[in-house]
Amino acid sequence: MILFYYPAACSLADHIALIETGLPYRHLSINHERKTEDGRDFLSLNPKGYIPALELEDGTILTENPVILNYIADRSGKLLPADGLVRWRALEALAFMSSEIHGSYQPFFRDFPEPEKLRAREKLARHFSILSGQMGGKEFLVSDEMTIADCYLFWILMVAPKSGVELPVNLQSAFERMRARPSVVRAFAEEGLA
Ligand SMILES: N[C@@H](CCC(=O)N[C@@H](CS)C(=O)NCC(=O)O)C(=O)O
Repeated sequence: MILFYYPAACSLADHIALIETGLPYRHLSINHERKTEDGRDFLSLNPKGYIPALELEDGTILTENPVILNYIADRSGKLLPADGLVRWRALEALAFMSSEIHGSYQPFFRDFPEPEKLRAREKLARHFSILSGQMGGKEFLVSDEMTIADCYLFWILMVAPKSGVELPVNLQSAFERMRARPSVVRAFAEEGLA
């Protein structure tokens, strides 16, 4: 499998999940001309132009972060229970973070006008408070076992400072615990991050 990524972008969640599950993978970055590190035209692989994209062994390309994370969990039998409430809570949290929170980061990625940033900050503060309540004193977001939701949560929390919204204490601690995991340390090294 090949993970197409930009350093420090939301593909970091999939990168961490691949390492955590032990599935074999390669990681190839995309440059500003949308060429892959192995010289292919990324838009012809993924016309959406976004990362993450995952190329399977038969050349099939999967896109959309929640789907790629689900695929990694399904292939490995790790990071998502096969049934039970933890599974549904993890998928629910993944959908919430990918649609509501990632979406609310747009004004800070693209330097939108201040009123839009203000609205986004208000929304993010509410959303972080919901995640904080859900996490409570647990080790991970939906359970004491790590799930794919935590891989995505890590990236969401890493980017939060760009918005200027302060993280609740338990989310900040979760971020620091995740940052120290060997999978995260390795993903950072492989993406050339400090
Ligand atoms: N709906 C997509 C969104 C992915 C996305 O927004 N990726 C960003 C990086 S975090 C990207 O590739 N942006 C490049 C661009 O907008 O040209 C998903 O959930 O996978």
